[in-house]
Amino acid sequence: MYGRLPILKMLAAIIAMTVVICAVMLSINWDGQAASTAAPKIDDLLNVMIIISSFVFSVVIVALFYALWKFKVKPGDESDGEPIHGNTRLEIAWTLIPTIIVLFGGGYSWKVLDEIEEPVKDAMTVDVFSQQYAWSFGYPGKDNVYSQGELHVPVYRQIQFKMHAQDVIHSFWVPEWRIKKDNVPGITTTAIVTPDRVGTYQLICTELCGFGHASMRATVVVEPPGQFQKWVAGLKEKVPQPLEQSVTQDTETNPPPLTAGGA
Ligand SMILES: [Cu+2]
Repeated sequence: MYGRLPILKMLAAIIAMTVVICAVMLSINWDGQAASTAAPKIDDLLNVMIIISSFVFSVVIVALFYALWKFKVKPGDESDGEPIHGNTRLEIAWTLIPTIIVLFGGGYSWKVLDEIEEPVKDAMTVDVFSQQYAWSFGYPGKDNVYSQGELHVPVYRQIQFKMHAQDVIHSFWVPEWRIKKDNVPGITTTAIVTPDRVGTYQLICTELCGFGHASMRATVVVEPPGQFQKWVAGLKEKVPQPLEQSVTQDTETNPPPLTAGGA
């Protein structure tokens, strides 16, 4: 036997390492300014995950380096290692602990998602059209007016974005809102956001969609409701027919089977 592990010393090293990693990782502002009601909840979730990950990482690294140092082969030692087989208590522990951590992470994420996607009565619907390599927007509650490359929304109002990809998969991402949602051809996907900070942001395509992907962006303007109404009133164009067709044809859950369309 090699004797007992210096548990207390290892624990001290693990805690010290966790604290140092957390101090660095938590001080970095990963997603920039927060500009939606979902943002603080998502940031908290991310921070909790960073703390847990730092701890797990520290356990692994401390155990690894202790083993490297303690069980280093002595010069001239040609013998095999000890034949060790099975340690039921250890195996139960390393199955149970990760299971608990993963279930906790899953449960916590579920709760956050539930809270940030809670629909409210006066939500406004905005249709989002994505195609290689541009974004455009329809306002079904406002006479179905249409805007290209520029999305305006009123502040403090829940927006339900209904996504309609026209060709390949794109993904809707406004970092300050912390929301990402894939746009999938044939399916209406929904992102729910309540912007809570007036300002100008960028909508970024975050799914590699072809040659022009990197430049597939749009301007997002969050403004007071009065200003938003004025902007909408100035829009003359209506959503073009082919795009409107995707709104009525896309299904909310699953695309129709290929044979249904005669393909
Ligand atoms: Cu893209």
